[in-house]
Amino acid sequence: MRVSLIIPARNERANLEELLPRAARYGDEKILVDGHSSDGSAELARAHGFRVVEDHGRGKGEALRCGIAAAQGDVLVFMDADQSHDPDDIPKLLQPILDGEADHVGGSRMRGGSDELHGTPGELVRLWGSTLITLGINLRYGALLTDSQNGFRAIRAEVARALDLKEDITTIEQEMIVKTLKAGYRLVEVPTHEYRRKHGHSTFQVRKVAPRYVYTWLKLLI
Ligand SMILES: Nc1nc2c(ncn2[C@@H]2O[C@H](COP(=O)(O)OP(=O)(O)OP(=O)(O)O)[C@@H](O)[C@H]2O)c(=O)[nH]1
Ligand SMILES: [Mg+2]
Repeated sequence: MRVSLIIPARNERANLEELLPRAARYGDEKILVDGHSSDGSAELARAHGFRVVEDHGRGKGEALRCGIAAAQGDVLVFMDADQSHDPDDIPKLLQPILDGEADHVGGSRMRGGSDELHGTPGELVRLWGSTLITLGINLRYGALLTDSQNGFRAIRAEVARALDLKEDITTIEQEMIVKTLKAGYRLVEVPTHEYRRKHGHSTFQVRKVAPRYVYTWLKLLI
């Protein structure tokens, strides 16, 4: 099975300098989906043997959809560029798919621990929000998931395309999870640790995206 590693990045040069040499060996094909970075992220990725695909400026969800459309591998691995995810966990994400036991494997921060979910009031809000969303999904689909929001996952390319993803922002994570369950594909979780973003600042603003999270969640559950 050919693995396509897909990393969405917007102005992540300092992180990519450290991440790309460690991550490159886990993809037969390596794609950086660039969010029109002005810091040379795209040039750096090319220098590390990554193919660069430009998104259309609508957000991380749209960036992942561009990655799915461009990828030629049999299995797609998504990971963030900010060094929150450890590339050495990729084999753990791939194993259930290689064993023929899963179509989609999500990394769980609740099982593997997170350095970004428990420290500040803002993180507490995100943890509660995320827990509530996961609970709704579990009740609706009879699942026992622990994390519906992590950006670290592996999925069979055929399945990713069949999901017909629509979300433009980070709500694409819960969209992928729910549509996988809805269509009856096999979804499993493995523990993966989430580290603090190493360089730069988070662009995630809970207040700005909360309405979209609630709207997508309800729409997906109905
Ligand atoms: N191509 C592209 N990548 C993006 C875009 N927005 C975010 N990213 C990347 O997606 C990954 C996750 O970003 P976000 O979910 O916004 O999270 P963050 O800024 O790290 O903040 P936290 O959620 O607090 O970790 C990072 O690698 C970002 O560089 C975008 O519009 N286009
Ligand atoms: Mg992050």
